[in-house]
Amino acid sequence: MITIAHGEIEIEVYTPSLKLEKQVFNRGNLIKSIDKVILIKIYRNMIRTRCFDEKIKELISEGFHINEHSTLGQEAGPVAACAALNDDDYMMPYHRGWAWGIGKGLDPKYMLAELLGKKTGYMHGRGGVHFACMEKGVLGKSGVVGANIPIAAGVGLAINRFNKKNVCLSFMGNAACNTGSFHEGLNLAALWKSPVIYFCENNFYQISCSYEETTACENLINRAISYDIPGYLIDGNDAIAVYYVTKKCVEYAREGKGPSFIESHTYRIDGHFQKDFHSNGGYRSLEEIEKWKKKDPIELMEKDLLEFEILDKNDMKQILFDAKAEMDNAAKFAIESPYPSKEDFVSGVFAD
Ligand SMILES: Cc1ncc(C[n+]2csc(CCOP(=O)(O)OP(=O)(O)O)c2C)c(N)n1
Ligand SMILES: [Mg+2]
Repeated sequence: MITIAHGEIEIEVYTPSLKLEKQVFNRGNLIKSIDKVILIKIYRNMIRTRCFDEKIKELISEGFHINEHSTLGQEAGPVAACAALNDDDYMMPYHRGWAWGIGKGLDPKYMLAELLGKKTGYMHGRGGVHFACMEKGVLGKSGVVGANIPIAAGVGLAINRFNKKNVCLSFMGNAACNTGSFHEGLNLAALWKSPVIYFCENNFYQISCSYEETTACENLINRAISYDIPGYLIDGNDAIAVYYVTKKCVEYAREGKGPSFIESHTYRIDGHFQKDFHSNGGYRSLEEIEKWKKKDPIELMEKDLLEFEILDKNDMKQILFDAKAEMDNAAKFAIESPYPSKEDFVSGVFAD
């Protein structure tokens, strides 16, 4: 509020430049502060996610129809963020990949069965790629970019109304920050002090358009801060940074302080979806892709785990071997499972 004294004119000027507070941590100390069981779980889930993605690509090449938005290169963000949740916390996924599902404890065999429209899938073949699993707190994946942002604010409102201590982790891509839902959702989440962690995977593209072509602000956290929501900008290919920051935001939400926003810089190595033939060497240069391949999140974590003697190379080979076997079995299960019958499809539509 401006108080105008007689004879004076006072104007408050706000410039859009952000005052960033940089925090620098010793990598080793941060790694040592995290339980080994959690570090190994994150690593294993990143490997499982990559193997799951590869299995989907294999099935597509064999003629199975699956609408796939590849996770390749973006495993660390959703996997490490989900590792900061308790089992009874909620999570709202978005369209990109499957790391959020594996990170939240979904079973690849039921996910694959759902993707193939089979009766044994998480939604008995009714959901396809847009599935939910209430038992695991996975509240459903929308096909509408940004749609989950205000819904998560409402989930947070319900958690508060029921005096629960759960939190909701809500994922989005950078394009979602350019939707009206983003602004409506963040405003309500801040107003209601919803215990939500908004996790934005900024991979610098929305289909074939670059971040620069579509987005006015240099950082997306600017926008969260304008709703009085604390923002964190992190390297999303660094599972350690992702876990540490998400955990902080989860604690903040559980203490009743409200939502946080994480902008996680990452990159998709493949095209937007399986029929995006213009991504590698088209609207994105091969040099740019090569640069990001050198920042592979799995390789980065392997370096950490070896250096701090949490796993050795044989352990890693075993984890990869087990993950491949798990995905082979999941595919076999999904392919051999029956399709729902006509009666199955109408069940659940009307109250019994
Ligand atoms: C409201 C809305 N507009 C457009 C689309 C079509 N669409 C699907 S994915 C996508 C791009 C999403 O980009 P981003 O959120 O950055 O996620 P990314 O695919 O890069 O992981 C668009 C425009 C949609 N599904 N919903
Ligand atoms: Mg994007």
